[in-house]
Amino acid sequence: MFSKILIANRGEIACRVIQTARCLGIRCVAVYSEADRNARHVALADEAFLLGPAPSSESYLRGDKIIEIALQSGAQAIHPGYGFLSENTEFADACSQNGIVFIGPPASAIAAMGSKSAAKAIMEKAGVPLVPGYHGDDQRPETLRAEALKCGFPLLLKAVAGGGGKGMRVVNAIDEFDDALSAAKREAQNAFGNPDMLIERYLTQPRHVEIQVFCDSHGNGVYLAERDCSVQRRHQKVLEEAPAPGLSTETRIAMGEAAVKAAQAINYVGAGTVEFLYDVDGSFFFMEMNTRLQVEHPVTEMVTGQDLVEWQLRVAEGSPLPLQQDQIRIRGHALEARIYAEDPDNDFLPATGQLNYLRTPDESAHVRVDTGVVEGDEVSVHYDPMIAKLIVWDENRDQAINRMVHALEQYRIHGVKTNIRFLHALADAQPFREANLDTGFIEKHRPLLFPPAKLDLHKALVLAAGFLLEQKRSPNPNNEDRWSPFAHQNSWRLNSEYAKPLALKVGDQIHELKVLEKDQHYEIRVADSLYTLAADLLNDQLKAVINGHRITVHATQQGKELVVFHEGESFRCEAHEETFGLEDVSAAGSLTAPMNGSVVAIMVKSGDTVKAGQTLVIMEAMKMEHAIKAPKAGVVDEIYFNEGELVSEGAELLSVTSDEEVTV
Ligand code: MV4
Repeated sequence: MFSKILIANRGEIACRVIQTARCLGIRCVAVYSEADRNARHVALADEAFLLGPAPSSESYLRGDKIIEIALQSGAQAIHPGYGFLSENTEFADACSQNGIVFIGPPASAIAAMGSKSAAKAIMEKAGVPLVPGYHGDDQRPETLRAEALKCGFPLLLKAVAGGGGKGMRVVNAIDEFDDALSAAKREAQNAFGNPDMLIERYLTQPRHVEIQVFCDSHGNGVYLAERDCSVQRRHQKVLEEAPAPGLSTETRIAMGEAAVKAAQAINYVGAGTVEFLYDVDGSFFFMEMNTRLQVEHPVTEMVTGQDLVEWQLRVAEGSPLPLQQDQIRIRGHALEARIYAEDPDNDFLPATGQLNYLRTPDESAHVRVDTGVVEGDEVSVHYDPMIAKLIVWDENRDQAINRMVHALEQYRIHGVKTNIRFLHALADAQPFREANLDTGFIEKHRPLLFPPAKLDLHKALVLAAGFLLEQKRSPNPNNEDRWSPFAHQNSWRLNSEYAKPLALKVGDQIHELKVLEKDQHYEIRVADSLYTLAADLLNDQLKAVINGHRITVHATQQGKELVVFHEGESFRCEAHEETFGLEDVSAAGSLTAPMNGSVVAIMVKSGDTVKAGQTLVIMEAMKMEHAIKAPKAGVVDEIYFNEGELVSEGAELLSVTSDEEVTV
């Protein structure tokens, strides 16, 4: 086995590869861009080398530099992950030329799948089912037109050089054909520098079902079941699962055997995926082959119990496949959701920013999180906006969906917009539970996937208030934002007779709340409704009983902003300055020491009735005297310092109970 490998990638897949290498006792060399100096994959590796500036073209795509680093560091093999250099034939060749093992297929196998028409020709010869159509070299318009008539309508024009859905055009009838052909050719020429087209019968409701294959360098090949990746958005996978719901054992075997034939037709070695269109009648057709380990490989790992990165390393080093076909079993059901930094409410535009608050679900035999980021990391414009993959497993699909829904509720992010809520709606949607899948799923069920907030505004405000109030009672020792109005320990106790106003801003709207503190609960008035709230805060977890309904939410305060998380939703508001500023702690009336200094004089004694603005204590700091005045009328409870004592900034000097009544 290798003793040292280089991982030519970043993010979650680099971390994923390092994890398995570690388990096998293999040392890891990471590479990184200037934007990734503090990235998780760099920290996890045994050593790491800087490649260059943030743009991929100057860093993760610099194959020459990467090979140089591999040679210099003594790495015997390079794992390319996915994307970047993973399907680059020149890079695979350059590795071999330098005596470095490329952990992936031979360059010739990558090249064979580069052209759709060439790939189809190979697959046809190998006996792999193809969508009926034309994939010949004769590209004369009259030939294509004649082939279109033979094929029938609707048909699909696909760019021979295309991929990922680019350069495709549906043609519904022959009279549309000529215009569609010239438009598609123009598009393909612009996008790929190759105008060639192939023609296929258009399947209107196909599913994307792909087979995981593995081949070793001794001519053995196996399939490790299939994944259903039908839930996509603009050719980006969103949710993947294994096995494919409703696929019969016979189809699984037929598809698996076809996939292995496909791989062996191109002398494949390593991990590969053969994608099929799976039609409503149960027939399936070769679509393309991906010559890399794919993003969604974990669902296969969860149902087979195999570590596919370990398989890759063993096969790359020349060992035979760890298992034979009849030793590969599938158990239970796995789902993967891709958590992206994007804004579902703004056409899923990629989002950037800092992951100020990041909480992941607890990992277990049922829940796995593959990620390359930690709290505080930046999601930049330079790379793929995927934050993590959330993978769940259970004995059957229905239970796996429940696991996914719950795990998504535990995934909490603030600082960057994410698709978590969208994923939650998706996984929980009835048509998804019923496995009514096809590649048009998201478009078809759009209204279900953007549901209105479950938490109503008033309840959310009450919970936000509960969080603020509880946080003030027992300030989180980790909360170092001493200047935040919420962090203040203030001596004004809310007593049972008096209500305290609290203003929370949601968007541009300011909501006035009135809070009455009772013995074991609060009474909070919002507009015309009165809520009874009992709340118990432990770190960021608030256990609340709101009008008798016990729920758990989480909350975090980021600067002025307060975020309440509930069942995959997040509610954001801002404590309106004046509330805490004026009511609580104004600079003039603070009962805490404004700075390090000494107590010069105490002007009151406990039990004294004081008026608003009355001087209570005089402090001296930096040779200047500061009067600490009562912010409103009340009674002095207790004085915590004696004259002459030193006090540190923020220390509570005395407590005063207000008798200024504010009616609820
Ligand atoms: C198709 C098809 C229907 N009929 N081919 C899209 C990506 C490209 N690799 C192949 N694609 C499709 N080819 C025929 N003959 C529908 C799609 C398709 C699709 C396939 C898989 C996953 C998502 C998809 C979304 C839209 C269209």
